Amino acid sequence: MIDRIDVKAALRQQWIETPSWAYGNSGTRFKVFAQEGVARNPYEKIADAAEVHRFTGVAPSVALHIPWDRVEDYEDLAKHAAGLGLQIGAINPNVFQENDYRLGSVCNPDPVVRRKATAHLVECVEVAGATGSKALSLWFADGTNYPGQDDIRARQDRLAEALAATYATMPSEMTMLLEYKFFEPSFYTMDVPDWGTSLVHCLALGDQAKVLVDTGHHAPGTNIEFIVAGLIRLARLGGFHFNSRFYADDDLMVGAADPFQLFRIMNEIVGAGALGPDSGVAFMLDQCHNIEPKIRAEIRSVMHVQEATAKALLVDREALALAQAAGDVLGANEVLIDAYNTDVRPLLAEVRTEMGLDPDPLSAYGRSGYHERIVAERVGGTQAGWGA
Ligand code: PSV
Ligand code: MN
Repeated sequence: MIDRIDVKAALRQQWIETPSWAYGNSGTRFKVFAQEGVARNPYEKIADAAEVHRFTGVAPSVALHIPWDRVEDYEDLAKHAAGLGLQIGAINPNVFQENDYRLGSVCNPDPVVRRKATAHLVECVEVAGATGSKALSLWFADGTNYPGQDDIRARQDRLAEALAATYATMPSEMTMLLEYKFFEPSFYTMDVPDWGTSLVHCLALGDQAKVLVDTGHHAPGTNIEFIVAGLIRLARLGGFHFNSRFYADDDLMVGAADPFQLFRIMNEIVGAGALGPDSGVAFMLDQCHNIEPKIRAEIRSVMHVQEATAKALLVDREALALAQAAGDVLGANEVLIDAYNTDVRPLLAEVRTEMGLDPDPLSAYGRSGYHERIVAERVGGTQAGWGA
């Protein structure tokens, strides 16, 4: 039997982090279409993230990317966030946008470049300290394009060394998240191409190092929920970068392309009791909105995650266990499909009303006039974007 009160309580406590870079301009290598009213600095990005939280009630933190979000005074930035009801979430170092990193950052054959990259990772541990963040989220563009270009094993050793040096500077309450990506921008080898490589490094580092699963970073057809289940079992699932993909790392809105996959992932999370904010699993969006309005797209994405979660919470786990134990293949599958086919929108509307929110976040945001206000106010200056 599903207890509706428990389901609603779990939905109220859900925590979905949005990324600062979703509020800046972005595009493909062909064109970046600038949008009116786009944030011009980290303060404005945080203000936009606060709107997403204001209308959904479940997005109370925002991830930063350094140096895209570099400021003079990080404590002041955190204060600004707190004033808007937000916390600073994961700090993402950027070691992929400088000429020095042509042959990689922490895996670069040149020790001078490796030292520079490692110093930036350590700087980001300090940024986390100053902003009250508890997570350092690492992604490396490192890899090679041609067979023979560099020594694959030596690059792994260099990676391990840089991670260990960074890990050693982290306070005990900080988590290191190590993200993997199977291709791009390197095409012959990526130095952290898969969950297995990430896990091997995390295991060598210690309990504070965990694997980050970016849903867009897998080959087509990969069973992501299987990876999730395995990492939970080992207490090494650090969190998610949610997005949708059609072909590659297209960073489209989570739940927009394959909502059933998102449900299957959330089903593993709920089944393992890993949903709550104290589970140690961070649920973050990693998206770029190239042609659609950014704040609305983030609100909609948060709602998609909520919908998948609500469906996962509605899985009749007793009936599922009975069907599984009885070897009832179709019966067990039907339990999942029943939950997936439930229209959870009325339930979520009820939850929002109980939280003092408008039951329809997108309409409420539209009526708030925020979009018109930022279009009118944010004139002049340089809009934020990759490299800004
Ligand atoms: C890389 O594709 C990635 O998923 C990493 O998380 C980066 O930090 C992020 O995208 C932003 O570009
Ligand atoms: Mn990512």
